[in-house]
Amino acid sequence: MTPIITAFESSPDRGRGLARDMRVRWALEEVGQPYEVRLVSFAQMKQPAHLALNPFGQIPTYEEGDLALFETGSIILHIAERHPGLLPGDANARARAITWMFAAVNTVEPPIVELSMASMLERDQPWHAQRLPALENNIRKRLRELSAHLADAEWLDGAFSAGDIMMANVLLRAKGSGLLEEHPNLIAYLARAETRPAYQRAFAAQLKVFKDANP
Ligand code: GTB
Repeated sequence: MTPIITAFESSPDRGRGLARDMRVRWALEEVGQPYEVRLVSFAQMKQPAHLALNPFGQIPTYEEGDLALFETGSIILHIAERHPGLLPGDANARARAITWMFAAVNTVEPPIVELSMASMLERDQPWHAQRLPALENNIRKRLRELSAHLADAEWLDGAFSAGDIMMANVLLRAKGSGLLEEHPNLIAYLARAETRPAYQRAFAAQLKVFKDANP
């Protein structure tokens, strides 16, 4: 059964791969699972049909037969559990890979999202410049810790896993901020992720949505 995901009809990131459908597309590409995409407008995301799939009115969602999921962590875990390649066979290594998925979305992503939201929504506020150093330092702390863990390893815990999909996609949003660039090993980690053929296919697919809408 071909899963169907939802994605922005018109992504505010203009095809930079920052919207969260990118990580789900990437996971599907890694395991070789074909998928379909239903594009939705901001208005459609708040309509009952979409709210039945995701009560928070967000993308991406994932439909497979009578199963409907939301939350990228849950969707990618579902994909990784049903296909070989994204989670190790050894039970402890598998638990650690899942831990990295949670670490990406619960520990590293929040400060990155907070800065990005502040830059988008609060730029004109008189206190924005004063708040910025604190927001940046929150990210610096997490990136410093992540960089120390990664050291000169290729991936977060042995073989490439769903944990790396999550973490690399989270780091993508900090690329170009200058903060990620303080850590050459994280830049190299992200570059390794971005050169994976599955990543490239997923990136091209989401970019095509933007290009088709903006010829
Ligand atoms: N925790 C959820 C998950 O992991 O699935 C978060 C899902 C989420 O934030 N979805 C966003 C959404 O639907 C799109 S990805 N937002 C609309 C809404 O809440 O009404 C977040 C996103 C949006 C835009 C950019 N950008 O322009 O750079 C980057 C990331």
